[in-house]
Amino acid sequence: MTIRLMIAAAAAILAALPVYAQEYRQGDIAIENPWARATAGRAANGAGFMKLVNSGSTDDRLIKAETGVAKKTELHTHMMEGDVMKMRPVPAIDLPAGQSVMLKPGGLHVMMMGLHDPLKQGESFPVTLTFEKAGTVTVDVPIQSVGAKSSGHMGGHGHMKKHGHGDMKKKSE
Ligand SMILES: [Cu+2]
Repeated sequence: MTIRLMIAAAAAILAALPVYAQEYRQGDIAIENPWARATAGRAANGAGFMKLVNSGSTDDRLIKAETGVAKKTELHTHMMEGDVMKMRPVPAIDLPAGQSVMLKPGGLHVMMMGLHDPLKQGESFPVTLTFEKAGTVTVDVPIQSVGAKSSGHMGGHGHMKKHGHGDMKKKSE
């Protein structure tokens, strides 16, 4: 990679980073850095991610996610079926007391099925989360690039390495 390409890549990454970390709180549950990946072309479905932290002394569960950007919103996980990774709806996401759970690409996620419009990088949309004990909270979910793998708050250098070439190639898809 030439210096010029590296600078371009770094600039693209910086432009995609939110200015500050977003954190929401509902009872004992913190919702950190929610984000969704932009959808390419006419993709029918999108996915949302976030970190959920249960700082309380009782277990809780995320039992529902709702948003107006899609016909249907489900909670999903990824599971191996034979040697194929498949998405599966789950009735709830367990949030054990004192622990944090990461919703991330390739793992647990909020699935938005039947998007009314493509998810465009730089925009955001509200998602309402319902926790069994903590109750209901609406968070604003910023849309990151199609190639994004994390919210950009996971730490400096590792983040840049993860993104480097992937983002640039995907632009031409
Ligand atoms: Cu899914």
